[in-house]
Amino acid sequence: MNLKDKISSQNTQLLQGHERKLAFLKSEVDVPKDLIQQLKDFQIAIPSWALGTGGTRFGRFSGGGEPRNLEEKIEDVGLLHALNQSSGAISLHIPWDIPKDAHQIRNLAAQHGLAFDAVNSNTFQDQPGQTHSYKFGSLQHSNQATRKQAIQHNIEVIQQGIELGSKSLTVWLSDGSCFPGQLNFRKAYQRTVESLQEIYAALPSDWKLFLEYKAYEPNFYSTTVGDWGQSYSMVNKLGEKALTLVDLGHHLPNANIEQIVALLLMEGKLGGFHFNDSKYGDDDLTAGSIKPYQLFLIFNELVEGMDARGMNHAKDLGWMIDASHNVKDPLEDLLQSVEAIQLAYAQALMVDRKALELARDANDVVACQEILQAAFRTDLRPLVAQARLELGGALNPMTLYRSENVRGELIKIRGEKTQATGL
Ligand code: LRH
Ligand code: MN
Repeated sequence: MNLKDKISSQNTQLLQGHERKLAFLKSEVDVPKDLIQQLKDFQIAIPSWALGTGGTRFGRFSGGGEPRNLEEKIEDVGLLHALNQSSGAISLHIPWDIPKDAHQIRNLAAQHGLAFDAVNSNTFQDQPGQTHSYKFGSLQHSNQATRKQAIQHNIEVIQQGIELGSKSLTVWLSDGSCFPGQLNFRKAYQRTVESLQEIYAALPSDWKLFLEYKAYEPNFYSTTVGDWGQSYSMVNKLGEKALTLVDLGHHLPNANIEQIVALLLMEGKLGGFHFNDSKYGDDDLTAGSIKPYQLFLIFNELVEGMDARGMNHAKDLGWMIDASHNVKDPLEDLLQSVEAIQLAYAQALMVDRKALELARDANDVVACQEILQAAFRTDLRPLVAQARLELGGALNPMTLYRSENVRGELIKIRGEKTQATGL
């Protein structure tokens, strides 16, 4: 039986229970008429570098059956998308996943209903035979030849993205310093902007450049694009195609990310997201696994801010996951992340915005919290499942993934010891 048949046979078994839960929900709350369609349109890109087991400097414990090449990575994302009908794009990292034949790769992805989201450059590692090292940075580097090399790499990544039908480049720079005195902050900033201007000039007219900020790691004293303010000031200097990318794990403890999102959106400088979760640093854990309320509050600002600007929720921002799986099956981890993101979006769509604005204008602080938490505390999983069902996905992707022993089958085909490229 092929996967499509297995999905419909599971749905047949679960349909009655699902319809009972959906009917109960609809008897309890008013579900906006467009909500299911908005969930169906909302596709989240899967990172090509997160289909294998991640690790830390202390160790890496492979789970087996990992994709051995880009073709198998596309198959794995295709499987996720078949199950949840919400993972309709893949985001490649170059050179970890250089397509040997872009045309063939593009066709293979299309067969799985997948598009190519942002392509990611990499000037945080030295490649074999590389002339100039990025040990002390790339676009900020004091040596002009090193900067030139990094600029050229980004321009090559844009070329590869064009062949795949991608429309955006994500630039994350590990550039910074590890000790006081090591770096002239002003010169590093100016060299980075000048380098980015050369990359920006190579962008096709319908492309975007996402500049991703990060507080620390691998540099532990300063990071040249270290927070939203530094990224925002740079993308403003670059031009309208340059936008800031928010990776949820890239903030200092207790940062108010939903406020950052609201302001970047208001300024028209929010480009997209790398969804994940964290308790301490850039832990790259499953989205919604540690701070699901924060994820909801971020989507609450997104829905309000995008509607205020008349933006298309599904198309006008980059929705991407960026995670690393140290102890979970990568595909199960990604299924959980997509579910958590869809749920946070559904909760944000359920917020009674009129009542909330009235309560805010009246400074009725208690009512404001009651209105928000009414949406957060309502179990909206039947709505997310209904969206999947209407698109031909599984009512319960995780139980089907397990009941079909997908990982076991992948290990039979690919072996125990295969290691995917990436983090
Ligand atoms: C840096 C980062 C960036 C990627 C890398 C894989 O921490 O979030 O987005 O290039 O992870
Ligand atoms: Mn990231």
